[in-house]
Amino acid sequence: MPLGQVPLLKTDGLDINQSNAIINWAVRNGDLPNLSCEEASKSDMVTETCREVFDGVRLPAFGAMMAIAEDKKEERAAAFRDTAKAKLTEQLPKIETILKHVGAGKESINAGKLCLGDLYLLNIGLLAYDLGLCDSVPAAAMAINKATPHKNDRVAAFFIKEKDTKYFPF
Ligand SMILES: N[C@@H](CCC(=O)N[C@@H](CS)C(=O)NCC(=O)O)C(=O)O
Repeated sequence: MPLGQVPLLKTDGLDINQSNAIINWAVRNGDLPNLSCEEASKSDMVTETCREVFDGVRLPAFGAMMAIAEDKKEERAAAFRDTAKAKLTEQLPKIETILKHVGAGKESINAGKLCLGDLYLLNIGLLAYDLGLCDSVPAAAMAINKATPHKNDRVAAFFIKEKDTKYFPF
């Protein structure tokens, strides 16, 4: 592991570190439709907003957990979850704002074309589900999340394969 960190993706001839480098590899090797420049910028805006929301949750939540002694597992988990819930509630309105700004459709950001931004919305939806905050997910994001698995076989397969996997395992 080049940086001693996970995640690490082993590909033919290259071990890839850094989450965003792994995501870029997956997009280049995947089957998402080609986007126009404008469509790609709309996807980028949603993607970056979702990353910001996710960082706004995970960084303080891990911080709160790390402040508690390692042997106090239950206290650590509670600190993580309580902080993550409070931060996600604070952050979620940003998603509504950016979806309005890009004029997102009812089933995807760009009409008829699945994009990385749609998949990032799914990530936020799964995070909210894990934290019991589905009701706080903006309706526009919820509608896209419902439609996305029907647009791509691998996304649909992911939901079947990972249905019992916890987003955060504590
Ligand atoms: N920028 C990296 C951060 C990865 C990261 O922070 N990984 C943590 C686990 S979530 C890790 O491996 N920490 C161990 C360490 O840094 O020694 C990415 O996005 O992949």
